Amino acid sequence: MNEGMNVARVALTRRETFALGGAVGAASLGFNAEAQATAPPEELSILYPFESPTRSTRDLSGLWRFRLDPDDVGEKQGWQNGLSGWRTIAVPASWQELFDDARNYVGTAWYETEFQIDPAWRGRALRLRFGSVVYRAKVWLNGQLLGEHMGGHLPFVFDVEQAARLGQANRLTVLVENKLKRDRVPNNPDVPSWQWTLEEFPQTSYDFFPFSGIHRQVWLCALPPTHISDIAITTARSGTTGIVNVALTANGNWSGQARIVISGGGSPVNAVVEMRGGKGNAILRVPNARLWGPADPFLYRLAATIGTAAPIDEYALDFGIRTVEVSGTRLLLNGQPVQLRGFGKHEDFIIHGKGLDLPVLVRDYELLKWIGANSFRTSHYPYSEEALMLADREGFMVIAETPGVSLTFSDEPAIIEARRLQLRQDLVDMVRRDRNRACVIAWSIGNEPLTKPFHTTGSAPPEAVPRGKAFFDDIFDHIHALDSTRPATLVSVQGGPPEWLAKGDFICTNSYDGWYAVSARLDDAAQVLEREITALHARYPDKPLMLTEFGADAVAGMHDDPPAMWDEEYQSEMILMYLQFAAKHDWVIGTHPWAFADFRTSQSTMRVDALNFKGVFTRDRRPKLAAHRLRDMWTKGEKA
Ligand code: BDP
Repeated sequence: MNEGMNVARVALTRRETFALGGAVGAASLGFNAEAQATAPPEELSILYPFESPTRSTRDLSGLWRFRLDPDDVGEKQGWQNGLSGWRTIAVPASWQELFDDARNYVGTAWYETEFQIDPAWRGRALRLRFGSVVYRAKVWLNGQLLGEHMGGHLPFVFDVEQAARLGQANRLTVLVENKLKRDRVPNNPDVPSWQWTLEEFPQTSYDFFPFSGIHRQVWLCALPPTHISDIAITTARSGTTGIVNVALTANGNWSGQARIVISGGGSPVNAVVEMRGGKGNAILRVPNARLWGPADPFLYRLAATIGTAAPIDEYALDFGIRTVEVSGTRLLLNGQPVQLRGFGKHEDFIIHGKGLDLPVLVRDYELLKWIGANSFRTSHYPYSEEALMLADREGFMVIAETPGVSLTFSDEPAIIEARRLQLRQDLVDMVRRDRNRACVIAWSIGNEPLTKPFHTTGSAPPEAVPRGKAFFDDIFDHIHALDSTRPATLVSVQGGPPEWLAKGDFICTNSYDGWYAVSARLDDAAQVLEREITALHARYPDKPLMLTEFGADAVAGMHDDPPAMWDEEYQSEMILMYLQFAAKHDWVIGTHPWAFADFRTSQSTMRVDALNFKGVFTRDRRPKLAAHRLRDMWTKGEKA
């Protein structure tokens, strides 16, 4: 197969909706008319690469070769056929925290590794699965182009059967590029109109560092040629019985018998599914179901097998039985009102940047339990699959957010359309990846959209508000169509157009009275807060409201009395002020102080040491005063 054909085959597979839909896909993925005319092949499975008796997987993480390509000459010079002049990098990790000369670099870089493939894998479906590459990835195996992927934080898969060499060394090359551009999600302004007081380096439209690289594992997977390619589980209750609805998909339009077994509770519950054209459905009833929730995050195991006599493929995963719904101004889990207590977080840590860091993950959840939190938001992008698996196990209720942070609406329509297509594809991938997680109790389609970039001078065009409305109405329709079992929301910011929230199932807002507004005067700030949030509630009186962000920067170790901005006492007082507000209003369904821990951001006059200090824990996870105060309140079960 020649290189051109490979691009069409794989890229169409993963980006079919995106690419066929519009200019961005076609242009950036290098499609030609011929490629578009062929019928798109089947989607490749993005199921998490668990092993089973029929499946083998290998994590290719480790020490790879790495080279910056600031002039974008690598491809022309054939770096995909062997990288010279390289240094060693760790995968997964962000390159910026590793190399001083790449500290602020967001351009093109090359990765290369070599690995062997077991000759016993001949005849199996071979897949290469990337957990997250930020932002654009172009991938070659043995010099053969496999395809491209746009967008960070979500997995993508290539079929490598043609390019792989069994029983020999294989060279994997990945071009990674994270240029900050207007037509991406998140978008970045490239206009030279930054307000001089708000200049940042690197200049982003959002407040976290644009970490780049291969951020999660790269897996090589060997599946049976006919295999289970997707499983969608939804759960409901009828009295004490758990109703588990399972939709199974197999590749190649396979028809035959499948079996599903749910175990872990009392006696196992079985179903036989007749698959036709690759699809099959079953409804299983689990008597006396042990419902998933923060107090008892019980997980059942679902094992699916296809094949009548000998199993052709087996795949198993853990899942929880629970319901989640919005009822009036309440959020109900298993029919009972819940209050979300927790934080907005970041995937961010010293040296690793945004690279998957399992010890940090375990430590963070330990601290969330210590402080009495029951929830967090994956601000401002989808977190690792491991983060959600562990949240399932530990019983945290998660608001899962897209990478749509700080989207703006002052650009020309073609640019906004490019972002819409990217965000729609991100939603498809996020829902496919995470829909079986009990912990995901809501989707957030984005954080703090604005009519124009916050840091720029000038005003937004009058069309910005209606354009944003059409954009978010469409994205809400899309998420509701993809998943009707979870509420969806959009996280607004103080002063953001409220009409953009209209189709959300609950209202989320970030608010910084006492910090960015009404600075240093907490008594006055409390009144402004009361006025602003009750006004937002009055606009949507029939929907619950959640305070998704509020907080103050505090430099650990800085103290004063009376409290003053930047000291630990002030941060603590400001957070308590918001909790007191929440306690007064029964339509407030949750409070997530910003943020869980201090995190890296761009350099600017606003950020000492290029860190956002609003964490209640330091970047190395030591508690500030606010953490102790929150623990006092949350472990006593006070509404907050
Ligand atoms: C909010 C953003 C968050 C920022 C925070 C802040 O959602 O990403 O880090 O402000 O300024 O507006 O600390």
